[in-house]
Amino acid sequence: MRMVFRWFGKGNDSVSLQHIKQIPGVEGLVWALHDIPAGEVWPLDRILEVKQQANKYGFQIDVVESVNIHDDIKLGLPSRDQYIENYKKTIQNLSKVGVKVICYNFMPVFDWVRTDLFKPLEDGSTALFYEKAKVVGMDPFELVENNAYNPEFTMPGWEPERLKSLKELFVAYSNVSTESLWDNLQYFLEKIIPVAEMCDVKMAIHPDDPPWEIFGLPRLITSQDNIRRFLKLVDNPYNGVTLCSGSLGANSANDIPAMIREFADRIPFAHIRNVKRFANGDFIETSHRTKDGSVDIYEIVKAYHDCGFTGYARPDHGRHIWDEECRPGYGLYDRALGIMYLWGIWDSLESIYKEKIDIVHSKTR
Ligand code: DNO
Ligand code: MN
Repeated sequence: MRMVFRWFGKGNDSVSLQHIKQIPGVEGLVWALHDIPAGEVWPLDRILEVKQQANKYGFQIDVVESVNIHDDIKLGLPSRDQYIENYKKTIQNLSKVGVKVICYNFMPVFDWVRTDLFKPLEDGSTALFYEKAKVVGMDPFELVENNAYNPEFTMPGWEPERLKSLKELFVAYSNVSTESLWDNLQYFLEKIIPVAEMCDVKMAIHPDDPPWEIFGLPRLITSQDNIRRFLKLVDNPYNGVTLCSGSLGANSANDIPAMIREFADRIPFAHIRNVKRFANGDFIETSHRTKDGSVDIYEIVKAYHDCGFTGYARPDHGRHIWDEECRPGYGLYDRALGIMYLWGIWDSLESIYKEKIDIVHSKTR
């Protein structure tokens, strides 16, 4: 397991590279050029700039999250071909600096959705919260208002320019059924994956968050069956998944350790975090500790360990603790605590494994 940490870039993140450097066992940054609109080519000089900033602190930049997909690709419009060509150029440019994994998602209109970005908890911390009843009765425009947090930072998936055309987007998607969204995803993959393979860059789709339909928009990457279907669209090791335990874990029907065991060789990137589900369909993001949420983080790490996972992993989101002022879900402290919990489990599994090997060896001697 190769630990990495999401960083939103100079001037776009409350967390400094110096501070990330002080978290044990973090070897690289998960990064993106957040100011480049979806569909445009990422220029090599801008990519090199990030590489230099990272290298100064000894970090690699092997994992990018996300190179976003232009809506015309998801909508299957004729203009998609130009955007796909641009996407290929971005893959090529990223491969020039040694990028190995590109995370992206195929969610129509919205990236992740929550109803409350800083829900107060009893202990004085706050966390990302999803209230089902609120979303059911909500107008998507109201949701945008709720997420119109700190204009100082670009919120991935919530770029103000995109949201200005929200009405038009909803009208356009009204013609896109779940099956045609699958077709549009396949069309995209068939064009992209050969380029990714040539460049030795693994494409890793992020599950939909939450993993069910919202506002009548179709959702694809929501369950074990759908991930299996996804991987078969283009059955190639360069077509993989960012297995996000928090996104998938919002649905109790999802058995994440089983997914890890089935798809192990197609998971180049793991997002590990916990959520607590409530009977009414609400969920809140918690600390990583298994006891604090509904997702068994121990079983997840164990499944990765059993499969000999050598891919990249990050703690994904955290709560906002110790009065930290930060982007929603992306403070320093709780994510650093999460990393230590993950390492704690991983390191003890390693020593148990080594002890077992030693016993086998001593018996065969
Ligand atoms: C949620 C987060 C997402 C993710 C993007 C990937 O679990 O990891 O914001 O970054 O959806 O494209
Ligand atoms: Mn995630």
